Amino acid sequence: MGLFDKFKNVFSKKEETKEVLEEKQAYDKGLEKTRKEFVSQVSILGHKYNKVSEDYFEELENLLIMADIGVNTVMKFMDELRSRVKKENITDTKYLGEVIVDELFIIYVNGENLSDKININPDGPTVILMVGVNGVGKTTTIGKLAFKYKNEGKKVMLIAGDTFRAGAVPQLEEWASRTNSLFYGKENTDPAGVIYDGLIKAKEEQVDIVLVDTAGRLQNKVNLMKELEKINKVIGTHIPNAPHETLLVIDAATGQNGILQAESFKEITNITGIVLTKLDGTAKGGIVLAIKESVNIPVKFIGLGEGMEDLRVFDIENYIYGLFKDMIKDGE
Ligand SMILES: Nc1nc2c(ncn2[C@@H]2O[C@H](COP(=O)(O)OP(=O)(O)OP(=O)(O)O)[C@@H](O)[C@H]2O)c(=O)[nH]1
Ligand SMILES: [Mg+2]
Repeated sequence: MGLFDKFKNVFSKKEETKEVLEEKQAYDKGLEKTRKEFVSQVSILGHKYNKVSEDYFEELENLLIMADIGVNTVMKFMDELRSRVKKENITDTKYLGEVIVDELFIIYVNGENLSDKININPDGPTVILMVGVNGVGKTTTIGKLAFKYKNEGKKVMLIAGDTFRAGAVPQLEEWASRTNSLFYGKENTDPAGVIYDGLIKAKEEQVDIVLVDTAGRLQNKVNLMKELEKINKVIGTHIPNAPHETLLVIDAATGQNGILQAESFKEITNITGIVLTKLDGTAKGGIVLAIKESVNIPVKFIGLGEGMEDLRVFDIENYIYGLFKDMIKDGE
């Protein structure tokens, strides 16, 4: 039994509960664009070439690169695919759907367990720091996380560490009131100072989850590194071992540029997870596989829309299903 078959079994078992079904539907809808673009192209290719050939492989390779899966991942994948086709004597392209999904799944899982779990502090507030370049969706993701944790019965506080961009503080405050969370922020002051004061309040109020927003637009890497160092120091003095998570937010629509951001942030601070936003508006859903290959940091959440309920804990099975379900059906 291939990995893919195992995954299909897991899926059919999972289908029993309402939550699982809702989760699956959310992925399904959010990944529609990528699926339509990519899978329909693969299926057109299958009609163009009934038989597996070198031309077929070359066109498939181009499609994968266009889905932003990442050149090295694609190369590795193509090698595996070629050798499996040979070994299993597959001549008809219509049997390739399952093998393709299977191999992509193997690439992500690859024997490793990249945990998507959030590191929760058992003895006080859990501090989650949100970083990323401007406009990627940091503040919105904080709002979505606040909504999620409130629903889980947690006491949540939002701290506005982006003190300079006009409108950034009120934007976060708005999210606090929408989600019924506590808020701490001051405009035009030093971010580390605001975070310092905010954390004192969070401890006083016995908050469970503290979500810290940061500025996306510091002029250069050195400044950003210094700023984050300062912020980390302030957080760590208040609460040992904090921040418990530093989540890098990446806009999926930026494709390979998002990968460059991940590589760059990985050099300047300890990123513990990635939030991939705006997957709903792009056909570049393949970026999840490219992130895995280039930085090997787990994707912990994905954004599938602008609303506060549009955040999902990343789940590779739902993701692969959302991306390839048409192909899976084809293969059956
Ligand atoms: N479609 C879609 N839009 C999103 C998603 N996440 C965020 N957005 C939108 O992206 C835009 C920018 O989001 P912000 O949260 O303000 O981004 P930011 O990183 O805080 O930006 P700066 O504070 O300027 O650095 C907003 O219009 C959001 O509604 C998502 O998952 N899907
Ligand atoms: Mg912001």
